[in-house]
Amino acid sequence: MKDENGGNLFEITPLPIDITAEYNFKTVIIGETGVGKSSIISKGVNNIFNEDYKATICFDHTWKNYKVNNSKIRIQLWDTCGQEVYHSLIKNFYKSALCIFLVFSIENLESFNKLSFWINEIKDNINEGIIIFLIGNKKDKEKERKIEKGIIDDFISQNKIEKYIETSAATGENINLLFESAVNELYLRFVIPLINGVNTVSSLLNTSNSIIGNDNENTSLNENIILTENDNCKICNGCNC
Ligand SMILES: Nc1nc2c(ncn2[C@@H]2O[C@H](COP(=O)(O)OP(=O)(O)OP(=O)(O)O)[C@@H](O)[C@H]2O)c(=O)[nH]1
Ligand SMILES: [Mg+2]
Repeated sequence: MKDENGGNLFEITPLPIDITAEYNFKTVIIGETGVGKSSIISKGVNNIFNEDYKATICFDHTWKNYKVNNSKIRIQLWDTCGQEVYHSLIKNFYKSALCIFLVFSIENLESFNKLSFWINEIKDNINEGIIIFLIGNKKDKEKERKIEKGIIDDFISQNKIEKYIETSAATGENINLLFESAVNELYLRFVIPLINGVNTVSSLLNTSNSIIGNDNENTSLNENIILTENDNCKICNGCNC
């Protein structure tokens, strides 16, 4: 399989939701309200698209499992709410995330203009080496496109974004490709080194600095989060990743 840019991907097969994965990766999806974050996840995980808009309240959590070569990989998908009132809480979710999906809608100029805010948030709160996917969603609304591809290209090169993909949660276009590209990248950057005895994760997930916000915020959030514990996970060694 090849990605949009012609790069080679590993052989990646979706697995049932209830299997136990060996490698458990936390990913977080962020961006302005209404750009389609929840819809991307719903389409990618359950193949369901709902035209009705139901704003995410604070956050949601699901996951998807894959087989890559002989390894079983789970990507935990943390869905955040785009409403401004919750922005200060979202940085808590960057903790231990190895991949961030930053979404705008190609027909919503405001959501594109707000990307600088999100990029600054990301840069302030995560370590270099975390994978960032920029996603231009609502690709099916090409006729209503407000952000020309040249402007997106400029933004990508100015902000050194490695991965850009346009998706449609409505038609499903590039949704599987998006998740598989993320899994591919996680496997390449973290699993292969681990198989070879090198842990490239631990240095990235040193959360003793500003990544998790202040202690009070973190404590109150953790009390409300039911995390999936995965005793066999070789990434977190059984912690609440
Ligand atoms: N045409 C089209 N509509 C979409 C697409 N993705 C999402 N939508 C619609 O856009 C609206 C918002 O989608 P959501 O997935 O709820 O957006 P969100 O980013 O999760 O919003 P918040 O939870 O408020 O942050 C819904 O009415 C969806 O049906 C898409 O790819 N194409
Ligand atoms: Mg949502």
